[in-house]
Amino acid sequence: MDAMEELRIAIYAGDAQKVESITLESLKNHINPKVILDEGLIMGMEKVGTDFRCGDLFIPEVLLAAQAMKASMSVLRPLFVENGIEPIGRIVIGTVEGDLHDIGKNLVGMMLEGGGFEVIDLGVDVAPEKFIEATRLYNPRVLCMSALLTTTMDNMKKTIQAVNEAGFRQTVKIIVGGAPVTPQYAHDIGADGFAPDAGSAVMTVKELLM
Ligand code: B1M
Repeated sequence: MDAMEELRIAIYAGDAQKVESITLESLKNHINPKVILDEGLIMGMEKVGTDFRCGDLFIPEVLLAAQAMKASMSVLRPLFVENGIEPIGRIVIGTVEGDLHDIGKNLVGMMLEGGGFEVIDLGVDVAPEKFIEATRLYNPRVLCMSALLTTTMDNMKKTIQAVNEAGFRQTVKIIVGGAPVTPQYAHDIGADGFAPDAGSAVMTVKELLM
């Protein structure tokens, strides 16, 4: 069994200690951090999602898998994030109101930091007013919103409306993403951009700021 398969199994089992030790061992064996992320963590989590949907896994197991994924991400984080570089712009990021999913949002934030941005993370369950308050306080160039539930996607639209009403629409770009979000939806709610994954989120933000 190769290391990435072992990692996927450990993610599925929610074994944070094992996930962390396989991550460290893989790095020692010169496996690229991006391979660990894509072929180990994300693929492992995809299986968790599929089995959760079928009813083969339940919320406590999914939570353990999420914690195991975070254990590995804290090892990988410094490798994606370069230090000592003058930030090329400030970003405010958060998961929208009613939504507690933060793994994808954290990945996007981590990649943006790695791409040279200063990232202010508002966390999860972020109400439109909190996005507005943060925009006023930090004057970001881009506001990033994540949603994982079809029932919370609409809060992206509400937040964009709140940004418009607060008069910030000319000064801040908005990008949205998350599993149920599509480019068409992003367009329909008036976002400036959409990205399907964390890597392309960095490209989208850079393109918007060019
Ligand atoms: Co939830 N959950 N969950 N969950 N959960 C999903 C999303 C679901 C698809 C599972 C399923 O049924 N198969 C389903 C949503 C169905 C729907 O709405 N269509 C679901 C559900 C129903 C729920 C609950 C309602 C379950 C319940 O209580 N009955 C509940 C809701 C709680 C709430 O938020 N209010 C719930 C709870 C949870 C846990 C707390 C147990 C846990 C979250 C833990 C945490 O995040 N700290 C959890 C998890 C882990 C999942 C799954 C299994 C995995 C999500 C994940 O982390 N994926 C998920 C199934 C799945 O997606 N396979 C599921 C890995 C992550 C890297 O991917 O977040 O998609 P993702 O991020 C990607 C891209 O989407 C993109 O980049 C990332 C990768 O590069 N991206 C962006 C994300 N944000 C972006 C922003 C951008 C650009 C790109 O620009 C700003």
